[in-house]
Amino acid sequence: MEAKKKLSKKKKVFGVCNLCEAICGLDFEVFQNKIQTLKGDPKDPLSKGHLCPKAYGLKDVYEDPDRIKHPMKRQKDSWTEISWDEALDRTAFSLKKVIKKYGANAVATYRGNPNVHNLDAMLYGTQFIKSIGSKNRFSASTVDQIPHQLVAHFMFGHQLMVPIPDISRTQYFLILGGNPMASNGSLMTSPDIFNHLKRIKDRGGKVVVIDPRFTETSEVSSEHHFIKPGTDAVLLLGLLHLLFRENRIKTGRLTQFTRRIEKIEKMVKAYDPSFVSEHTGIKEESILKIFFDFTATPKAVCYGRIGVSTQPFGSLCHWLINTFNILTGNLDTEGGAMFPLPAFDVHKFVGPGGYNRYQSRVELLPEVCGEFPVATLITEMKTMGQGQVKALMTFAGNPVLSTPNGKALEEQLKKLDFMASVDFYMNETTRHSHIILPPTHFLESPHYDIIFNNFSIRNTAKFNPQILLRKKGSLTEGQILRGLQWRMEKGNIFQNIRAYFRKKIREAMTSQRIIDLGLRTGPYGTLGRKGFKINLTLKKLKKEPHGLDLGPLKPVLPWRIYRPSKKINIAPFILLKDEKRLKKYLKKKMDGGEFYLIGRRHIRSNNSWMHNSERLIKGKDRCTLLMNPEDAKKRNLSHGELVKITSMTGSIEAPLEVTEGILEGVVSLPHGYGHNKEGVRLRVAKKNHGASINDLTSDLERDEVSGNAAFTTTRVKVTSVS
Ligand SMILES: Nc1nc2c(c(=O)[nH]1)N[C@H]1C(S)=C(S)[C@@H](COP(=O)(O)OP(=O)(O)OC[C@H]3O[C@@H](n4cnc5c(=O)[nH]c(N)nc54)[C@H](O)[C@@H]3O)O[C@H]1N2
Ligand SMILES: Nc1nc2c(c(=O)[nH]1)N[C@H]1C(S)=C(S)[C@@H](COP(=O)(O)OP(=O)(O)OC[C@H]3O[C@@H](n4cnc5c(=O)[nH]c(N)nc54)[C@H](O)[C@@H]3O)O[C@H]1N2
Ligand code: SF4
Ligand SMILES: [Mo]
Repeated sequence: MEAKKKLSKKKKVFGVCNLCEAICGLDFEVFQNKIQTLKGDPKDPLSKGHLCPKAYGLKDVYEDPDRIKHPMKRQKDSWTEISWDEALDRTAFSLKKVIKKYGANAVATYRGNPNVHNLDAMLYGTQFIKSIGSKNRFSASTVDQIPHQLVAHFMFGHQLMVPIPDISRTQYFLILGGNPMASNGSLMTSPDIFNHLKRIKDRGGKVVVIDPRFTETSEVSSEHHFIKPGTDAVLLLGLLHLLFRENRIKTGRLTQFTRRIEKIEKMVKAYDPSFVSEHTGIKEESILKIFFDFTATPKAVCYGRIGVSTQPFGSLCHWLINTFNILTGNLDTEGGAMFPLPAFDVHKFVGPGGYNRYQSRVELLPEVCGEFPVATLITEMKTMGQGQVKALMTFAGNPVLSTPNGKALEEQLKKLDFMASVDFYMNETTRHSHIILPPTHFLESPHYDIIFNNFSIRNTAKFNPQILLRKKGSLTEGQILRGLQWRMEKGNIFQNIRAYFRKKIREAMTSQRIIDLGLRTGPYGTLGRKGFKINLTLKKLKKEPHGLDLGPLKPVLPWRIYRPSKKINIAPFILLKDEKRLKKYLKKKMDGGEFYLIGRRHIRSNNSWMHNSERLIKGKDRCTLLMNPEDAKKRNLSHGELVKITSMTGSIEAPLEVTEGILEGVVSLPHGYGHNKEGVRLRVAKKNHGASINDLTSDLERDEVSGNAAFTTTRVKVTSVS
């Protein structure tokens, strides 16, 4: 009755888009439980009305006939719908069976990117995974931002103390390996990046891009410099070298709590501009110009993103970026790299992270912030012995397309005793599951973003109600995860009693109660910090449907340093040592192909899972290989022709796009394609299938410190197909 009443009225609701890190505020008009219109919300204090074409993807996914709404069971190649009870029971039973037979580590888990965009998944996923008791935890973090986290852990004592560029006030924005005009900004929640960049230039500042490709961001920047892939650490060491040589060190307020600066001076001695130029391909005069411009600007910031994370020296790069910001007086200061102070303090919720507390079974790789690099999952699956991975659960992920050597991973998936996926699409990965557990859509649950407020260029808070009513018989992500955890914890009579109480507590701790508790105990709550405290509660926040503005970023050091000494460790031993590995690496001649293969993103795409939206995928083929005209000419290849791309791992085909916008010796292909596999139920995506770049990348190429996949130094050969 109540539901019917709600349906008969047109309603206006404010929410957010969770598809990327920008968390844009949205203004929905809903009628009969359908989205009638969707607009940017001009009153959202962060996004101020901005949205990108992908926002409509939310609606498209909701209405997509391919979206799975009932749990499914696979027997050989045929799928049948089953009840929720059966799906949850079978999943827990099968996991327990594997654990009993082989031990808990035989169950691996993989959490994909949308987990961090989903409140329920954040609140209940980690707990469920803990209940499995396996050390074989993997996620998309180790094909992405784990170097940022590890460096934050080493330097500031907490994995989430990641400095964010204060682009609203900076005068010099140096971007390495990020293309926010396509990605909408990453580890920099900054909706409407175009206008942010424009304002930097309008106020006389500069935006400088370092990238092997002339990107969409380069187009709107003040300067672009091509760099040879994988050599950013050399450039950064060169900039630090100049800092000491030119006597431009300026640590200001940070001097009192920054340790071991002398170690840096020693390390950077060899990196003079001519050495740096030789290895990076950037002209000496350009290196000097970047250095002098940056250091002459009072508010400057260096920022690096995925192009520098997914390299053999990803951790080294992010450490050097932080170090450069510190030593130029640009850390924790207006216009530099700053730390957001979120209302729900996710630092308390997630924990400080750690390193090498235990090692992976086969390769003995160090644990990084509670997980192992996903690049070693194939090895853990195929290597026999005690602890071999025999079962896998994926949560909102598609590792077959998104992790290195996806094809080999897929072969291993076929051999598993059991696999289950919490996902609403039958994609290249989930089609191998025995059970698919599809949660409700994002718009069918209330939301508070506990992750991206920690990476935001402005402190804001927003709670949004459930936008659409749930269908009878559907389960939310939280209900699925709690249902599984309860079943995992059950056993004998004593375990049952314990599990029952734990279940009751989890049920009582609804997501809203957790958020309320977090807000009350956070920096703006009743127990909050002087200068920030406004006695914030969820009730108060709900009175602000557009969100609450908590102001620009403010300095938070040294009190936000989590290290016992309360000092920044500017020279972590492991990273100092890694510079020596870099020196050796530079002497090595790379083999395996004549091109470096790098990735790219497009504004209308989102990793592997938004290709089933007709409105987003339409237009010209985007899964093309970019190549410089000089390279094409040398090989007699022409624009538009189908080419074969071969690496040590495998080979795929893609149409060639010849463009001046890419450095000679480098080719680029987007990731997340390759949908033409049997059993994939993505009708639109299959028509525009493309090929998977991760059939070329190697699971053995990694950043040695963090284990992050080193995509950007994949070497390939390109030949004509005809
Ligand atoms: N070569 C190369 N590879 C890359 C990258 C690269 O730059 N180059 N980038 C890497 C990066 S940064 C990332 S983050 C990874 C992404 O890798 P993954 O996270 O493994 O893959 P996605 O494509 O994001 O897949 C997301 C899945 O989650 C499901 N999903 C969406 N929303 C929800 C939800 O609310 N709940 C549940 N349960 N499921 C949901 C979708 O249906 C889809 O199947 O790819 C990485 N792979
Ligand atoms: N439209 C869209 N938005 C997205 C996503 C998406 O798939 N589509 N994915 C989301 C996710 S999961 C993430 S993690 C973020 C990523 O956000 P960004 O880091 O901004 O992602 P990219 O656009 O891939 O930019 C990486 C850049 O690094 C460059 N690069 C490659 N190798 C090197 C190198 O060796 N050195 C340097 N200096 N540059 C290099 C590439 O040419 C590219 O321009 O985007 C998020 N937003
Ligand atoms: S930039 Fe686009 S995809 Fe990202 S949150 Fe905003 S509307 Fe969504
Ligand atoms: Mo990512």
